[in-house]
Amino acid sequence: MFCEQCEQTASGDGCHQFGACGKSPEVNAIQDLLIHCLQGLATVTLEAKAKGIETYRTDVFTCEALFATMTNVNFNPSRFENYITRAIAHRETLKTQVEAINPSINWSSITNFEPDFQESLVEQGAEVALKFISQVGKDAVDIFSLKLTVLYGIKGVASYTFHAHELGQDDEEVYRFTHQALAALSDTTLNLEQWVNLALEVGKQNLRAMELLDTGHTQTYGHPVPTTVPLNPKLGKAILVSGHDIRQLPEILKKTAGTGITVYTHGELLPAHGYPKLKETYPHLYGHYGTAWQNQTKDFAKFPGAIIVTTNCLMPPHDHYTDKLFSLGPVGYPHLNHLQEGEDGFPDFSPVIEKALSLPGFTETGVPKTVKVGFGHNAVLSVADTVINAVKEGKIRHFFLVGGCDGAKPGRTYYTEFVEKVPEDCVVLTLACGKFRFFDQNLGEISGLPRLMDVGQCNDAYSAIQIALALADAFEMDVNDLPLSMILSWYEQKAVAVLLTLLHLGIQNIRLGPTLPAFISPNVLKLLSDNYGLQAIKTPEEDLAACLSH
Ligand code: FSO
Ligand code: SF4
Repeated sequence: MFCEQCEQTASGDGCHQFGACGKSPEVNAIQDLLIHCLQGLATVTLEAKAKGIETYRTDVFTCEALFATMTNVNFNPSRFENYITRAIAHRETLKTQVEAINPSINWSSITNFEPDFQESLVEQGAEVALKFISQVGKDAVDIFSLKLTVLYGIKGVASYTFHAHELGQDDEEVYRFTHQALAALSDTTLNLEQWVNLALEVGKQNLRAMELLDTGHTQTYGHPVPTTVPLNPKLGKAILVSGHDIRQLPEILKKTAGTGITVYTHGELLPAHGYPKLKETYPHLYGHYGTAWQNQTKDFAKFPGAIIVTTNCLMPPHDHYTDKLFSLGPVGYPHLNHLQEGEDGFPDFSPVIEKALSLPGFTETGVPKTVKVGFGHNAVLSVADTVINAVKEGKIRHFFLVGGCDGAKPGRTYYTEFVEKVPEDCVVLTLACGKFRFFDQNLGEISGLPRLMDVGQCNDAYSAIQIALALADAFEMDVNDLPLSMILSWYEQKAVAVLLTLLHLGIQNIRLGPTLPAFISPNVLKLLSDNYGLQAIKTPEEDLAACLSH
């Protein structure tokens, strides 16, 4: 087994025996086999696109299958066997269509690859993984590092693209690039510079994918508005919805309306409360429960209702709560209740509702406690004049974007300490699940503006970028000259994609932690630090002092 796609990777150098996330070597090998099949499918899809053949279904399938291989999404070997079968079926259909136009076409070994479903898929996966890992020639270590960067980054892009697609937002260029990046993984002719450029192109396409998702969310549910969200439970039956997939939420709310069930968000679904059309239509979308993904075994065990996980991060569930836990979409775990989507893209939520009604729910309402969400680009830029004046009058000295993923490592207390130490004349913008380290702190206000503003989910890095670009425009300066510092935490492949987006935009001096990605070789790191000033976090005091002297 070899996997080093997330920050939790064993000893910072790759999971070799068993995934620190709970992924078994068997599932890892089958995922590798799926990626191999997707590489072949990508080559055929590009050929089909060149011939003007319709590939939309394959494009969407590829994104979903890539999404399933991300950290903490799917641990179920049979689901991956199904993805492999479908990948081969998509490929053969497209090959037949291409051959009808060009009968003399020569397919390569990867486009002719046939998994043997009678034999061990695990062994076949291990075999193709070994070939992928063996790199030879000039710059082998650094090219391998960049190949992994591209592969992991494209998984992040695929997840956002898949969500955007579900909201009716698609872009052929993003789909085409996804196939190009996958096909490039088996191209042995690319040099170091070409791999660097490909990695930056992943960042560019991810910006577009996040933009599509932003459009999907805001067109469907309205622009987020500052909204107070209760953190204390309310007496009564309850359903908890976790993950990033906002689209499933209205359907759950529709089906639970009038049942007396209260709906809570968990993890990356907290920003859903900021979307006015959801809040106005469904008053039983009540509050938020728990904190970041790594605390779910504790939070899920205590939650007295049914739970739905719509995306990552799912941890291997504990026996004492599996009966009330349901997975959805690309998420899966062996023997876990999976809600199969119907023709309309929504599953039948009645087993979840039945389960919630059979459980005790909250037996009393907790002591009131709240947080505020909904500071997306529209909300922040609607008060742009106030922000600009506060900066001009010296009331706001500096902005910090402190965000990204949370995780279990002790070093992540850095982010809590950092925010606590931010001087009172500075504003903190935050996003993604890293915010749970400090999201309930009351940092007060400057000129009527909250000093802590929650921009949204990890994909709302798009919103943070729009805010930064608009401020740079207003002050007529380069975004790197703004009094703005980015202090990011990463965990999985969406964060890799977001980081590549920031590098593609030329953002300098990003501080990244709690550790740097294991898949970045020393030479690639040097390149990123020389060209972009990318650096590892140090101590909150040192980093704060350095940022404020900027
Ligand atoms: Fe967190 Fe998990 Fe949003 Fe990630 S819940 S770690 S970057 O999936 O996607 O921030
Ligand atoms: Fe290890 Fe992370 Fe890969 Fe899981 S996803 S096997 S923890 S590197």
